Amino acid sequence: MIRNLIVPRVLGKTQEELQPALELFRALGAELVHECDDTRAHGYQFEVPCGTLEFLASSTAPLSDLAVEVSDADAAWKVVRKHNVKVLREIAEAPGGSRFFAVEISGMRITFLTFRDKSAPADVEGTLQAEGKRFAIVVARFNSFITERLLDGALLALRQSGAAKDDISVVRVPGSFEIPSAARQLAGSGKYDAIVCIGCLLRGGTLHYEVIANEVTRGVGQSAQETGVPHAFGVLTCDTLEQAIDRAGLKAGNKGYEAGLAAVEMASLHNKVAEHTAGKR
Ligand code: DLZ
Repeated sequence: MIRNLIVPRVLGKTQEELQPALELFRALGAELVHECDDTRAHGYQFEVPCGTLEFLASSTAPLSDLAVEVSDADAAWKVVRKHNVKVLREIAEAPGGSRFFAVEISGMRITFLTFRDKSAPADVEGTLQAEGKRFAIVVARFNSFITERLLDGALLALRQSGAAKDDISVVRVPGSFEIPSAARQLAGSGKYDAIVCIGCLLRGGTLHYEVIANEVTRGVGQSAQETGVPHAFGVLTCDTLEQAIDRAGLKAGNKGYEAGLAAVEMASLHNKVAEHTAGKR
């Protein structure tokens, strides 16, 4: 039966004209899964976690061409405003308690909304917004062939999330064993919203691999708990160099990139939990 609904929309005559919409949807987390090309058209298909088709009974045309349900309309509003869109409606609360806004991009009118389920407890969740936040990346030089790729991934994640170049400090240590002490000093300075820890331990090359791996994991966790500053763990523990190379890919499958995103989310969550708990008795 129905497996998927694909709603084609022509947004321009050339691929260049599609770029603003493609960039916006990518920035909001949609995944480009398929590109199709025939003599008449070039198409980009995006996948999102779930889709809903709405049939309307109305004497007027719908106010927008597309409605996009997002997990946090306020966070989406911040992302969308950074793109070249025409704002049709500023973010506001609808009578049912949902939050929504509407924009136009390449002639397509889009309403973004978040439904509020009043019976559900309020979720406290971090976002991938890093503007104004400061990060330190502690990176081990040992196995630098791998750790430099992980560092590139972490930097990409932080910058894509909106962190300013000057708000990111990169601190190098000799090996993974030294990561916890540097991380602890940086976290204790009170100058950073999150720390990203990057290293690579190879079983083949390290006789006391288990000991170092356990110590690094424990030390990084201890630093996070003692200081209350989120630490993301981007230390690879691999049996072989091949495994490490796989986990340090350019973008997909780069554990440094994942650690960077985790740091951004945890920095945001840290503030949200503080706000949430301040409102409790
Ligand atoms: C000494 C050592 C060895 C053998 N292997 C690794 C490794 O696979 N990954 C890593 O990050 N560091 C290694 N090191 C260095 C130690 O982490 C540490 O820097 C030195 O023992 C100096 O304290």
